[in-house]
Amino acid sequence: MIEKIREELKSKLSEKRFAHTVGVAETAVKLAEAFGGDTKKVYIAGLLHDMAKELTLEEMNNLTQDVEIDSYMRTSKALLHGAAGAVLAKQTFDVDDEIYNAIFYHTTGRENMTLTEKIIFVSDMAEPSRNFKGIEKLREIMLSDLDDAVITAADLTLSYLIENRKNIYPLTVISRNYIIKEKNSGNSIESVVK
Ligand code: DGI
Ligand code: FE
Ligand code: FE
Repeated sequence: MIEKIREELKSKLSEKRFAHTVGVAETAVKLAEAFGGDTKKVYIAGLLHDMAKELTLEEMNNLTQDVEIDSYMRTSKALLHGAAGAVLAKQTFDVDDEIYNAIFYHTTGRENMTLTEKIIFVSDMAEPSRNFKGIEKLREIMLSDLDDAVITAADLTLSYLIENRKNIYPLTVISRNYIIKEKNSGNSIESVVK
């Protein structure tokens, strides 16, 4: 399965994006080990999360035609590639719902994310080939406090969107608000590594 996925991605993605997806998959395994997640599952989700990223907007819309998606998301490749990737991963490799959702929501997050979803959301930002202001803090905290890392990753995305005067998709805000509430209510995920 993993070899087939790697072959498929090599043919679909630029070298740079392929390296990014391997970085996400490997970072996700480290997080799964730290927080008691399913290492095999997050590795696959990490590899596949951007599999639709280099398609055209039209191809993304065709893939997701049977999924309920609002008209704003349908105009944005930055937002739609998650949903399109989830559908494509299901079509091509019959991934389960957990992997499907981790791919679907990797850009925006959502309320009540599963452990696998949080791991992919954070790994996407923190993998070794990414480089931007504030990333060291994210890499420092992610192995000890996953929810803090999710909030930090969401903050980095929102700061980038504001600095560049980009439209903020409501779910991006909703998911950040939710995780802050979740963390403050004491339901946060703690590291299983002592
Ligand atoms: O696909 P990646 O580059 O690995 O990363 P990603 O899927 O997290 O994000 C893709 C792009 O989407 C990135 O440039 C930030 C952007 N993005 C994230 N949230 C929003 C957004 N763009 C808009 N317009 N609105 C959002 O809420
Ligand atoms: Fe992405
Ligand atoms: Fe990515």
